[in-house]
Amino acid sequence: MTRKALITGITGQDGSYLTEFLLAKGYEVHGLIRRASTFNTGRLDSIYSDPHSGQDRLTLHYGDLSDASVLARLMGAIQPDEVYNLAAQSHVRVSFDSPEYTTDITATGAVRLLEAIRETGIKTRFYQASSSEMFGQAQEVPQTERTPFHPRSPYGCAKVFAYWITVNYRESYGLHACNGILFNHESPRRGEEFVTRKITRAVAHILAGLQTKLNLGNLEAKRDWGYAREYVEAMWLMLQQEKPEDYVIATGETHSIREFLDTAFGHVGLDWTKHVEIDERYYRPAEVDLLVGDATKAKRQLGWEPKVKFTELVKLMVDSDLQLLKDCREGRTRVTS
Ligand code: NAP
Ligand code: F7E
Repeated sequence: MTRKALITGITGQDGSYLTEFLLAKGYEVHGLIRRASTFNTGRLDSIYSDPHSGQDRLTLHYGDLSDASVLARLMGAIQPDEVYNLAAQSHVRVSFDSPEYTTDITATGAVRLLEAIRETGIKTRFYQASSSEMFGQAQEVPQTERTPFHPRSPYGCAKVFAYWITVNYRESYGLHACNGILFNHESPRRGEEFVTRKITRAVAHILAGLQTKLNLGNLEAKRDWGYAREYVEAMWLMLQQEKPEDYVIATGETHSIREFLDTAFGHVGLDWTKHVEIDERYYRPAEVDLLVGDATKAKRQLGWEPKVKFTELVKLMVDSDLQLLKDCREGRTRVTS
């Protein structure tokens, strides 16, 4: 029997890679999308432009994590074997401007989905997109599944709630529910307002003479950056285990924004100090200074480990943005890999 998956956040970076991954495994994939005034399924172009991608097994449904009735209706109609909750207001800086909305979608959205599963009584497995932002002001280095949480933003607080409500439904109702505690993961499909993509896109524009300055905030923060395409496999692996558990997914390396700038600008022979200007607007009221994960448990129990590390990741993102700009200027449309 064809296995069915429901993905919230299917139009996002991770949602698009997970969809490709599941279609390649033969799944029937259902995705929740929001109605928008502009086209918002661009990250799924790789699927729609490839007749061999399994696109006939992909169905998109309008809905929103704020709308419980849609979630229950879809759950009953689709009866998915696996549910991946990837939808969120996922931008940390924005969460300080919009804390209530962030809580409604990123925290309460998770319980709405869990309730939809409980109410319909379907036997499904549930993945919650938890985040290293929950560690915030990290209590130990590196961070593991046992490290206490100390979130530093409304986003981090919302993710802590979603983490615990997932554990609670596992313990209360015997639901096969897992938290993937994913550290930062990036790709050519990363949103342009996150620091990595903002930098790699600027490198392409500066090299082409379309931009001279790049405004950034805190350059000292350190992150454990991995490659999103590899991280979605870990999500799937968690749901294939007999016993539901929570896992840290990370590379085990940490680098500052400054090092990212060195590598990205250095890759094309540019000196970032000539282009970067510090802009207070990009600072956060409270910062997460240092994140680095220990994914030993995932390696031991899931057999998962990252292959693409920092330098390769930065270069592949810069190369992709260079190509994207070239294609755009030459009037070609391109599918981002
Ligand atoms: P992303 O690119 O920002 O995608 C977020 C997705 O959520 C988009 O599809 C978005 O739809 C959808 N969404 C937002 N608000 C919604 C709402 N009210 N109802 C339904 N859908 C809504 O995020 P990502 O990088 O792929 O991350 C996926 C998940 O993992 C998120 O929950 C994020 O918080 C979490 N996470 C990410 C990282 C990371 O480094 N990337 C690390 C740890 C955890 P639109 O396209 O319509 O905006
Ligand atoms: O910031 C600093 C900023 O917005 C990284 C989300 O996917 O990963 C992501 O959250 C660092 C921070 O990612 C700019 O202050 C400097 O220290 O790229 P970011 P994030 O906040 O780590 C986690 C794991 C998630 O779960 C989230 O959903 O970079 N920084 N200058 C800047 N950041 C941004 N965005 N823009 C700047 O101009």
